[in-house]
Amino acid sequence: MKIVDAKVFVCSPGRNFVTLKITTEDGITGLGDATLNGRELSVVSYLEDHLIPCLIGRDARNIEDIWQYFYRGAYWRRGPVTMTAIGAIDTALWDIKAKALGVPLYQLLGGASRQGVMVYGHASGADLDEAVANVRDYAAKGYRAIRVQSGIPGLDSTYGVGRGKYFYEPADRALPPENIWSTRKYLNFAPKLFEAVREAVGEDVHLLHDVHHRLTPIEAARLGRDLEPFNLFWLEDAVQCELQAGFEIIRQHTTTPLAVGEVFNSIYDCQELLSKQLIDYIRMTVSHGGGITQLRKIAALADVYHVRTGCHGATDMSPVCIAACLHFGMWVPNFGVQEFMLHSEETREIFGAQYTFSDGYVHPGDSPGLGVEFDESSVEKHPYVPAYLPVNRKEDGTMWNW
Ligand code: GCO
Ligand code: MG
Repeated sequence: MKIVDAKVFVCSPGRNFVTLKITTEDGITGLGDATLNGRELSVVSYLEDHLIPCLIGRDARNIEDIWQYFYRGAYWRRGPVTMTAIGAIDTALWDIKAKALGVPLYQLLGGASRQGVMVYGHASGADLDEAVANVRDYAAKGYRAIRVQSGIPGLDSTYGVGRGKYFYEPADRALPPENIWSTRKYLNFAPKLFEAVREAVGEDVHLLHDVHHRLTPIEAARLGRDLEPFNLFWLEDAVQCELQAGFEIIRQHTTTPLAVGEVFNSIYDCQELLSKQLIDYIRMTVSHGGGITQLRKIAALADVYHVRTGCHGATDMSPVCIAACLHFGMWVPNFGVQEFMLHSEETREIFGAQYTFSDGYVHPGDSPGLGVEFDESSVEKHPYVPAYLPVNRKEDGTMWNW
């Protein structure tokens, strides 16, 4: 089953997506998501200039060998650009194999371990009252798990607060917008937010929160402790995560479960966090985590240490990645939760994904492969638009983590 063609499509139906399509000599096609928010064209070049010329002519059935060929064979390993490109090829090859066998991908991975994949939606508000109202709204829609973010009194803009009710798209300008941050204002406000949310929706709904890398370990320890009465499902990216040993400090002080990993791309990025039991959920996703081939190894390692999955699934992952995560989530034994946001209607039309939401769970559908049909003809109508994520400064102007 020789690979005869591989094409990269960049399209921007409201935001940029990079999509890889691989075709075999039998005419079977597979899709991979190669979108890296704000750095899209570097992955396009990595694929077109370096990987695709070495991919043509290989046997599409040998997924593991092709993964090893590109990972070990490059000499230069790891990094988001490299691993997103490898992840896109890997996902497309799993799509092809499942289509060739006539089964949905989750069947190939090991079959269904559950009836559907529990997802969490994003409720946010410009202030506490609006955030609480949106949490109620998500609960009424049937979500069993809800991420809560809110504007912070005294700060003009904050991570996680969308303009519309269901969309959050921070990468929207040709030059990075600048946000201002105050740890003091945030730490004083966050417990009040969750107190109000718990009061509004009760104990049954899982509540999640994303700190987006902004605290130091001891500050994160304080926040985790202050939030304990509100019983969070997870506290995400409480600190920047390069220093894995830093999590030991957080762990010593709080029982609030910790989630980390959306910016990781290698198993070695989380090896210490897993093996020392410093986190509870691993957030690596299919597209940035080197594809299904690497993610299943990471999940197996995580399982040994009681860590569950919680794949990143914001709208900068295309429906191709989301579909791959959902198939993965149907199967993976140590599943935790899947992030789930609505893509724009235009995006949904272009990608024609078959997954469906019902009662807080999403099912990937039973079409062979990933269950995504990409409409190439619409690409020209939506050319690439440069768009960058914001940067963050403290109130005195010092650069900080966004
Ligand atoms: C999340 C993430 C996103 C990221 C975005 C960056 O938890 O969904 O933190 O909001 O900021 O995906 O590209
Ligand atoms: Mg996050």
